Amino acid sequence: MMIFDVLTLFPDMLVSPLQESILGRASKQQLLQVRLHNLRDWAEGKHQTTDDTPYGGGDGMVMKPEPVARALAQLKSKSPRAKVLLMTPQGTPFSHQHACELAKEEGLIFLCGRYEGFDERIRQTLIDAEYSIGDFVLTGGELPTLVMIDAISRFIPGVLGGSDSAEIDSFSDGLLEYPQYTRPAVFKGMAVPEILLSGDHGKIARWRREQQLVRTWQRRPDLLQTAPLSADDLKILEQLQRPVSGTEEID
Ligand code: 4GY
Repeated sequence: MMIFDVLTLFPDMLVSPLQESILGRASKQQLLQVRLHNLRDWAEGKHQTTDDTPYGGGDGMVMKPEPVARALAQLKSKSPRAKVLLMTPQGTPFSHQHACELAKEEGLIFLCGRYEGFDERIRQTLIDAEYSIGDFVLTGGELPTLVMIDAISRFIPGVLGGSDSAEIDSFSDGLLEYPQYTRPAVFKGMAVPEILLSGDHGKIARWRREQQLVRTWQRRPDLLQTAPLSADDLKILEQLQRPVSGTEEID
């Protein structure tokens, strides 16, 4: 069973997202366990202070190193092989590939920042990896932690319904997904593509692959640089780059 430890000043923020739907079911089935820890429990003094003003002046507060160091020492003593992860816009861009690899670990410890972040000496000594979930700034590391736990858990065997890896692998062909349809066959005057009603599974598979390639070319052309493409794929892409036949200029 995969164990996620989360160290945060706001453990309640994570409770309901982890109890609902697929992650809730996976917890009940003991495929994973999320243990929430309040950083304040390792703080000292009457006010159990976890932050302080920045050396050198400036706005905001910085998280004090001692409570984090004490908390991580205790969590690591219970999970000695767990990696400690920090979520920050300064981290490595988190990807499908990272989620897949982190799912093989037996334990992960997520450190959630608040305010202006941590004392730099925490990052230097106690953190194994830093990840970013995108180029924007949130109010804390709790939502990125939920995002990562969700993405990682999909790769834990048994968490997603079927035991075949097709649904897990939706991004591993390196392309965007093809469009999906369900009933009714006509919705607000828009018909489902006829080919999907044809029952010809070979044709449907080729159409879906083509849709994936078109979408990726239109929306995320950067992904085509790294996606593994067949000779047929390249032919389809070549046709896309050519002007639509019948609209060529005649000279
Ligand atoms: N974007 N990707 C992100 C973030 C909040 C202050 C440090 C992000 O991963 N994390 O915006 N985090 C900040 C809040 C402390 C983390």
